[in-house]
Amino acid sequence: MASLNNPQFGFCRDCLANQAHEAKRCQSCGSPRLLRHPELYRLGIAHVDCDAFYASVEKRDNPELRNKPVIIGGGKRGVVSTACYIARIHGVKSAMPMFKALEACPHAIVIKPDMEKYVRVGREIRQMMRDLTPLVEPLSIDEAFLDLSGTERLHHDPPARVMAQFSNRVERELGLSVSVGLSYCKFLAKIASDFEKPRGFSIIGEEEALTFLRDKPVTMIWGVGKAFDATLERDGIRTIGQLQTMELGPLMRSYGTMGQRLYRLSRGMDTRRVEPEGESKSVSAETTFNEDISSMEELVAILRALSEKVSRRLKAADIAGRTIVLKLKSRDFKLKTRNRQLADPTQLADRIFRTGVSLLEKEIDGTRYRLIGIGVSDLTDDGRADPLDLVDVQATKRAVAETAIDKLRGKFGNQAVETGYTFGKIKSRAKEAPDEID
Ligand code: DCP
Ligand code: MG
Repeated sequence: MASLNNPQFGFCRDCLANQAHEAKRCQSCGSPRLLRHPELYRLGIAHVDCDAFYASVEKRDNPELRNKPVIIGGGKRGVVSTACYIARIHGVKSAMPMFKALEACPHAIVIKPDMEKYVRVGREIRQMMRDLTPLVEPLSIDEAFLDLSGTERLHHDPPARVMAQFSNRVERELGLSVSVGLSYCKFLAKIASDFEKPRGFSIIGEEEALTFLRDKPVTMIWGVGKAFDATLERDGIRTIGQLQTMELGPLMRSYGTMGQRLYRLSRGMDTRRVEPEGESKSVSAETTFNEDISSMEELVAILRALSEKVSRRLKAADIAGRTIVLKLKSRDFKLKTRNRQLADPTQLADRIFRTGVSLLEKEIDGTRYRLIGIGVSDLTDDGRADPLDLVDVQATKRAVAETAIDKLRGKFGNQAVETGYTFGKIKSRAKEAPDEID
């Protein structure tokens, strides 16, 4: 390929000139922003995250703010959504109470978030990503994975150069900066994008994965939150390096399926694919609320109604699914999905709902949600769904009851039977969003 040169010399992120020898500055334009890495032209999974996203959009739209510390936040919640990098120097951070932020940086300019604008800009960035590859997996309003492996022919350039051009394009056309992480897997691409913020471009290759991870904290592993970190701490495990010395069997005995994830990710083994939106086959239903909700009781009632809707669809199509997916979008548009695999595929509202509740329980921590959804994936039509449970007699009774309810509904319509969970609990707060069957 014409644009390939010695990866150890690399190329310039600003003018893209290939470098003919190792130097501190670009031999063509003098920029110090050179990219080089032994695996530079072999890595194809990228993670992109915008820098100080809301604040950068506001600065772009009001140039007077450019050199001032800017905090986005306030409103009812009274916390910082984000702060520009100038305000961060003074110690302002996301999620900090506003009064604390203003103590740290009294001369900061505070701006209320304009979500509609940020959503619009987020879409523009996403569209630019889709110009590069259909394999774009958005994670939140300002970040996404891209799989560029196999696009060299199309672009006449390897992914590293394509991504450098992408970040230049976002700066030029949208007036915003992004940070890019490039690796061979999602796990390390995401870690890399956080490394040199703002305007960063970091690379983690396969060769260095083990050594890179060795001294990093276990919390860097996807899925290790506060509670699980405390469990690991109790067991004396603090670094990823410690996990690298442990075998799969003991890890799984101690931590179940999470043990398998610890085993694999600690060794830089991550085969998760970049899944574009709507790619995986699933049946789901979701609802956006008129007002954000944080209470378990209210969410459970809505979840019950959604589970029944999903179940009705599955039964109508005579299919079942093995994986239950709970989707939550918080007030700041961060999307969480949690899933659990069942021993057998199901089409029963009761199982979908109960699994959904157990996933939901862990996410109730005062966060205010604007959307909840439940879905079933790993679909099958092979008739092996919901075998009678010989151990859990209650589950069998509920399954029998559900079949009876289905019959009643078939005769008298859906409103004829309300369960205890939904009865009278779903207030006008919930407005129906279109369901998806994809
Ligand atoms: N956000 C929020 N509340 C939080 C965290 C984030 O409202 N607790 C919003 C504001 C951010 C946007 O989401 O601009 C993106 O979140 P990031 O975590 O990517 O933070 P930033 O893009 O602001 O900064 P960074 O440069 O660290 O990515
Ligand atoms: Mg960001």
